[in-house]
Amino acid sequence: MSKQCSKEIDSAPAPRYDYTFRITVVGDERVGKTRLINCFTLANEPIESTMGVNFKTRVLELDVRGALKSVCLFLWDTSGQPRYDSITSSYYHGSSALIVVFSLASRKSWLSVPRRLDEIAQHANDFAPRILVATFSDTPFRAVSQTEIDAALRAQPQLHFFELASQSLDDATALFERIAHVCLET
Ligand SMILES: Nc1nc2c(ncn2[C@@H]2O[C@H](COP(=O)(O)OP(=O)(O)OP(=O)(O)O)[C@@H](O)[C@H]2O)c(=O)[nH]1
Ligand SMILES: [Mg+2]
Repeated sequence: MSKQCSKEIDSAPAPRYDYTFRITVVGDERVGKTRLINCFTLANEPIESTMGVNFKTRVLELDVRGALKSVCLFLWDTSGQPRYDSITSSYYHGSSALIVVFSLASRKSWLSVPRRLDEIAQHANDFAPRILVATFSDTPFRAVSQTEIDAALRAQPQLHFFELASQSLDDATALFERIAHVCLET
């Protein structure tokens, strides 16, 4: 009985998408990586500190040069805990795009952005777009000034930048749709 069930599953046709992109999300602990990914993938789960790496998917229907196409996003949600750094960097190679997240309310998370971008430069494919995401836009306390962010973006014009609240579905959707379009254009 169980064999038959598993056979049926084995023979089920694999879903086909027009495009598949693998997006790795990194950043310090508690900057909102999991909350952002869970929000976008409509995952109704309690938010807990990530151990190692998790992944989630969501399929978007996007207009690509006038035709509707299915775009599957594989989102790798990495832990911000330093003890997982080597596991995290092993996900850089082969990523279609890489997101570095920092919290506008955490100076420490902002100061670790250059190191993370350097690690990405060492391990990721040169063509993979890099996206800097500032979370906690909904909170009044700012540990990072706009002037600093502007200076960093001027120094690295290839970086895409988004400021958002991780729990906002509108923000998360705008971010990942934009990234999907950037990947399609790359
Ligand atoms: N107000 C507000 N809270 C946020 C935001 N992003 C995350 N949080 C909260 O911050 C806490 C940490 O969020 P997580 O998504 O677990 O952070 P993480 O980056 O995945 O952390 P690790 O898995 O430990 O690396 C949770 O309580 C979230 O609800 C945001 O943009 N605004
Ligand atoms: Mg997490």
